[in-house]
This record gives sequence, structure tokens and C-alpha cells, in this order.
Amino acid sequence: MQLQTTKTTRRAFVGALSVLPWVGTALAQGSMTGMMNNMGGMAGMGGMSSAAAALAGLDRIGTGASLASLVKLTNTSQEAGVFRATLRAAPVSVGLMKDGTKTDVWAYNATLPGPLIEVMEGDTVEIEFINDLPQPSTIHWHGLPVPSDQDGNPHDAVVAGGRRLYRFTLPLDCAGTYWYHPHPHGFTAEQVSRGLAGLFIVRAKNDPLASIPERHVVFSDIKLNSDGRIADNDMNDVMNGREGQFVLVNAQFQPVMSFDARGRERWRIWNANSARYLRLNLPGAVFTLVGTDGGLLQSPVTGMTELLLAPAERVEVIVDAPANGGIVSLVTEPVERGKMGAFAPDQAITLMKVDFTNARPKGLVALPARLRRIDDLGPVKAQKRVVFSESMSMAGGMHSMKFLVNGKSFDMKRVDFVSNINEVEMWEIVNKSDMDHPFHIHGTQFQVIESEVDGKVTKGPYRAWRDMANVKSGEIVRLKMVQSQKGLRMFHCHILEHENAGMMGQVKVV
Ligand SMILES: [Cu+2]
Repeated sequence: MQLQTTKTTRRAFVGALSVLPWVGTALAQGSMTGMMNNMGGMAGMGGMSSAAAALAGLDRIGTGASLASLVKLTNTSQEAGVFRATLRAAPVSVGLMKDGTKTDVWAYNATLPGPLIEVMEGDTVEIEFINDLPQPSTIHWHGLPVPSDQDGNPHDAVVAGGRRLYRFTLPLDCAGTYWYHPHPHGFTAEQVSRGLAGLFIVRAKNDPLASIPERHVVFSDIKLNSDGRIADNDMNDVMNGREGQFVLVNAQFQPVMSFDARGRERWRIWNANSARYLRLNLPGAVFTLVGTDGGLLQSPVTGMTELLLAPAERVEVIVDAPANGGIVSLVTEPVERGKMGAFAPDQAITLMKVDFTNARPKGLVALPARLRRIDDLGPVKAQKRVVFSESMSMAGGMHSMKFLVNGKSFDMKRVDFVSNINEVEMWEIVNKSDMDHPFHIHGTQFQVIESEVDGKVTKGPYRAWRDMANVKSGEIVRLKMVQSQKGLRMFHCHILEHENAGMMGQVKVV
């Protein structure tokens, strides 16, 4: 939705993620000394706000508005096959709360969530990025196969007040559901939590589901103080990843979706939360999973009653209206992910209401049995092993906590792995820490081959393209992938506070 900053409005604005390691740089350098003093409390957190302002109550934002469509980024190009536009990141003040209290956010083109970019596979994309933030920033094209020097790496920061052109041509067969967000060194979590994230859809020239009405559902939580300001991080945010008390849908709080009268919709769902996992449940309705991060599955997976999405993960599902109709709440159930410290127990949260009253599912045809061809990548030529760990120590009488990859904190100057271009690799992601970590790698999509817990191996349930894989505590997940462009690629935990605190590495493709 477009922000209207000149007038007070009751509509629920503000969107996009949450997180705010205002302590970002210190964490990236691994100096969390002082952070862990008093595990559940706020004392001794050098660099963080020690004034624990009261959080806003859930009644401060109005509910029940009609679910908004995403604002589309306008293509200014006259040339066929070229998408050209400008994205300007800047502070903007928005009226989110129903009493008119303003909230200062950072947004792309003053829009929350950031505008939707829609292109066809094979298109050339040219985005001029204007950085009007008080910090360096970049735009990372999450999940898309773009050249390394166009992918918003932390090494290619655009200074405050600066600008640059991102230009890339998308290959064929990359249709899918993607997004974009900042990736500057030490500031990613803060910038995303302040509102910077947008959506990106690559459409297929031949889409077997094109006749089904499409719905876009973007989840992003925001943490607000009672004075309307975006809250500082507390200890739980730093350890477990930041979760805002308001879980927004298309930047609205508990809106109402009026389901298509013909009784069937195709939903593209984005988990744009910084740390909050989603376990979606729509009582009475059944989901048919048809796509993951990197586009359609080979075959539909029917009969799913809940959808688990790690942070940054996307799915496409077909939803058929229940025979009895009515108004049903879409909820997210608690997810056990090994959170640490003292925190309030997670509860089921209502995300939005789905109004099936006018939906009449009649004569719905069966979905195609084959949606797309996904081949196995072939024989493995090289192996990589990534170990996620956490370390806690006492230094100078203060606790300190680190999030590590292969025992090390992220260093922009260190290349962790070298991979050969176009060579099939098996990546083994090992989680030796106490909490779940969602693995993400730039530049390519992978296939989940299997996972292993206590020596018991479970094969991946279906062939799919993904750029996110949750790795539970004590689990090993094996992924097959190929990098088809040279250059430096990041891989990291997508709980943004963990990434900021060092849980990131880099692979150089040669
Ligand atoms: Cu993590």
C-alpha cells in the first residue's frame, strides 16, 4: 500500500519485517561482551538502549480493513523485455496507530511493504537505487540468479546519499516468488526492521496455473513502543531474533480477505519476518502446495492442513473454499525452535480473516498432475560442510554470545569456500547449536536431498527449488546445488540478528 503521510488515517500501514540490532556493528565484530549479563534481563547491554520503553498494546492498531493489494513498481521502459524503474530508500513518517500517533519508518518509494516488481523470465531488469538513508545500503535480490556484482553484496555498499544502477538479465526457467531487501555490512537487520523489503515475481511464459486468480500475502512483523516508535532490541531479540508484537499482512493488522466467488485462489505467501517462523493454519480449508521459493513443483502436493515457513521462505499454494463457507481466521501456531533465555510462551496468533461467504466452489477442475519438469542435478563433484554453532563465554565478568559458521565469525575479507562454476556440489549444513537456523545462499536455488537427526536419514519429500532450508538443532540437512555465475556469494542464517552477529560466510565461484 502507498503511504499517505500528509493525513492521519486509520488504515494499518507500516509493514515489513522487524529486527533492530542497533548494536549491529559491534555484533558483527563479535564483541558481544556485556550483552549476556543477566540472561533474561536488560542490564549491561552496552550499545543497546537500556531504557526499556513499554510496548504498544495490540489494540493500538485498527483491524478489519479489506486486505490491500500490493503496490506495483511501474515499468518506465518502452522496450520489450526490459523492466526499468527507480527504488529510493528513505525515511518516512506514517500514521499506523488508530489514534494518529506517527511512526518513523524507512521504506522503498514510501511504500510498505516495498513495491512489487513483476517481470517475465528472460527479461532485463534495470533498477536505479537511490540511497537517501543515513547509512550505507544495498539491494539484494533474494533468491534470483543475478551476477555477483549486481546482487547487493556488503562489499558493494552504496553510501548514504549515493546511488547506483543494478542491471541483470534473468535466465529462462527462473519463474518464482522472490523478494528484495538491504544487505549492507552490519546494518541489514536494522534496515529491514525499519521497513525496507519488497516483493519480486518472475512469471513464466507458460504457466499451467495462470487461469487461477492470484493472491499475494506478505507477512512481516513490527515491534512498536507505546509512543509509536519502532522499539529497540532487547535481550530476547538479540539472542532469538526479533519478533514484533504486530504481525502484519500486506502491512495491515488483521485485515479481512474476501475470497474469490469462484471458490479457488492461488496464494503466493512470503515470510518476510526477520525471525518469526510461521505455521499457518486455516481451519476447514486444505492447502495444495504447488510452489516453493524457486517456482512451481514438479507435481502438486495435496492435502496439507498447515504450512511451515521459516523466515525469508516463500510458497505457492492453491486454496479451495470450504463447502460451508463462512468467515475463518488464518492463524499461525507456535513453532518450537529452541529459543533461549526468559521469554513469554508463544501463542497462536490471528493473522487475518478469510471471508468465504460469497465463494461457491463448483465444478473446480483437477490441477495438472505435472506442473513443471525438475531434473536431478546429476553426480556430485564436490562437497561443502557448514557448521552452525553458538558460543557463550564469560569475559571480564560479562557474558558474551556469538553465532558462528565453522567456528568463525563473519569476515568480509575472508573467503570461506571456493567452488567451481557449473560444478554440482553437495552442501551439508550441520546445526550444532541449541536453536533452529534457516540457511540461505545467494546466486542459486538448491534441492533438499535429505536430512539427518541422530543418524536417522529422511529423504526430501518432493523435488523443489529453494533458497531457504531450516536446520533444526541437532539436524544435518544436505543440499545439492550449482553456481552458474562467477564471483563472491554470501551464505548465512536468515534470522537477521544472527547474520548480523556473525553467522555468515562467503563462497567464491571461480
Ligand atoms: Cu540463526
